[in-house]
Amino acid sequence: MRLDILTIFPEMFEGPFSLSMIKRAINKKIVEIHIHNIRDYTADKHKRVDDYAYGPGAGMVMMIQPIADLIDKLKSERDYDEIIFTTPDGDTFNQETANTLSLKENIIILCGHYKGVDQRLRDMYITKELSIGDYVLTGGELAAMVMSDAIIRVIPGVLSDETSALTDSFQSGLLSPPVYTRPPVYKGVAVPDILLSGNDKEIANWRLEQSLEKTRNLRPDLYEKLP
Ligand code: 6GU
Repeated sequence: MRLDILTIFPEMFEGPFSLSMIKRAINKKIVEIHIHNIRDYTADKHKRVDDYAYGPGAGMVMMIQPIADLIDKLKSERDYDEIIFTTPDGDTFNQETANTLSLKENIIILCGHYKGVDQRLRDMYITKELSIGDYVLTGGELAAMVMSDAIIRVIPGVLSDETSALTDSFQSGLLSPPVYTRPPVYKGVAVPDILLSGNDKEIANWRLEQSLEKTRNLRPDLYEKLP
């Protein structure tokens, strides 16, 4: 997969994408991430990428020109499956969105800012508008990182244990069961006996029961939807 991220804050991506699982995916050449600075494409002599909104009221709007030029350049180099715009008024990103997008070859993510981007850019270029929840962030960068992380980790080969993405909370519509590691007793609190029993079948049953119980208690909305 190739991910092209369009942002006015490219430095923000240096941390998350150079550590842990994402770094692994990049090193294994499962994913290629290209961060583009929108400001590099402005034709404005003062290097501006935003301007005052038409009409009364405060607020800056991202200009169409630099972003359109950048997207045109990328599109001339390859076909894109999706051109995503991060915005609090988009469809809510969830595990199903991550799974679907993980099957794509080339994706652009445009990080939104200020009061938004010129509507003509949304109309002419964007194929999908996504939000990560009902709250407002200062910019779309964190949302783009969240989405990229969720998308990349479900691509086969990214996780060391291939089955672990499939047993995640949400993949099955169930929350994950509790897990334990050494020591068997900590300050008088013991690991459930069943986990030390060596009986894999019984343990699998216990985990499913725990998942069901946890989902029913913590996420009755998910529990209702179980088949
Ligand atoms: Cl995608 N962008 C911004 N600015 N705020 C958000 C968001 C996106 N998703 C939730 N809040």
